[in-house]
Amino acid sequence: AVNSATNPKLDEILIKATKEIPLNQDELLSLLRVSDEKELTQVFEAARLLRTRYFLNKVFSYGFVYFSTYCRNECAFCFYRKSNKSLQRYRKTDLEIMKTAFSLIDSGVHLIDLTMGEDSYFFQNQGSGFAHMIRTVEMIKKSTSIPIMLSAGVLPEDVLSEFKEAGVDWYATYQETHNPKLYSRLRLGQSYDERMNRKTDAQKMGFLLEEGLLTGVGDTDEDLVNSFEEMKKLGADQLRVMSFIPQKDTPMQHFSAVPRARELLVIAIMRLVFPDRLIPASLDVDGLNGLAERLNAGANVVTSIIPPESGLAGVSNHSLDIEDGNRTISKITPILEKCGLVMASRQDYKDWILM
Ligand code: SAM
Ligand code: MD0
Ligand code: SF4
Repeated sequence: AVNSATNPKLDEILIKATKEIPLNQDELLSLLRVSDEKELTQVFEAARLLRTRYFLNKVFSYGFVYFSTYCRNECAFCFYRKSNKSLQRYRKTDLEIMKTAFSLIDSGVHLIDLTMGEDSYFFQNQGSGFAHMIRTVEMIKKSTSIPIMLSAGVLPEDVLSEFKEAGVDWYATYQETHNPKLYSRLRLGQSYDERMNRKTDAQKMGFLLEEGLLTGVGDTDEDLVNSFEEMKKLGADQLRVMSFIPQKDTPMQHFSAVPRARELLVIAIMRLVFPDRLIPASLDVDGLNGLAERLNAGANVVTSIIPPESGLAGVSNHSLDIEDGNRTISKITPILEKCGLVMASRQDYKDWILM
């Protein structure tokens, strides 16, 4: 429970944040309650000031390879949940994965994010199905030295450590919320603790971690403040928030939507709380049209870059802006410019990773 006897003035909170003095729960709650247009502008300005302090005007970009859309899980919010029969699923071959990765690398991305549903094909026999995927990753790494992220769900520990050996840098598994009760209504039948603990296991193996939140799924302001604390405890290197996009033929299809402004505000508050961390602006929520507002809120990584004609899907928006080539570096660059930003160099990104 949060004691909210006082509601300190926004100016004071933002000055405190820009001095990098940790904000208390009351202050974070009052930030989450900001709705006045002028006050929002102030919050975004403070977020950008902190971003500039650590990253200057440089933005990173991540290529997204959703290589299997099969999944053994039943997340209530996800289009790819096991029992959804209204989609054509695919599993890309190693060669297809490699080709897509190379074309993304050629286009200039800083990292390749290899993502899948929890595809039983790979998880069979204690994860022995991953063997050829691990060699593929090793190939990509050896020939390009590109930073790699793995977003393949809760992996067996030995599989995770083989991926580390093969050259994977990042492990991404989003908790969505750090309220275990809400979690159990979102990630149906999945252990909260196992998902959380696998992140710390991965960290001990030397992985960088990405943690993520879904907003608009019944999360309260208190839940979000709690998540910021848990993310701080975890020591995640990259933190994201995405708005829930209702999916046809899933349990949350008719869940009432929350204004997009909430995601933007959470991005900005994350920047105030974690000034030196990576915070994505995902093209997967509102496509190219939603990029500038997320960058203006303080994000510094563009994620979900997908080559057209690759036959690959997004997650929350499986087709938006993909085939028309709008999720590409060449479409993003002019938007960065309008926001006063530039694409960082590969070396900038590697320097950040090694910091
Ligand atoms: N299957 C792996 C997992 O769940 O960890 C990795 C891929 S999963 C599809 C990646 C993330 O997409 C989820 O953690 C969730 O945050 C996000 N996501 C899934 N469905 C979504 C939706 N309908 N709206 C917004 N985000 C969604
Ligand atoms: C994205 N669609 O970056 C991707 C996905 C998984 N690590 C990332 C949610 O928005
Ligand atoms: Fe599967 Fe991931 Fe979707 Fe959950 S979020 S159903 S684990 S693909």
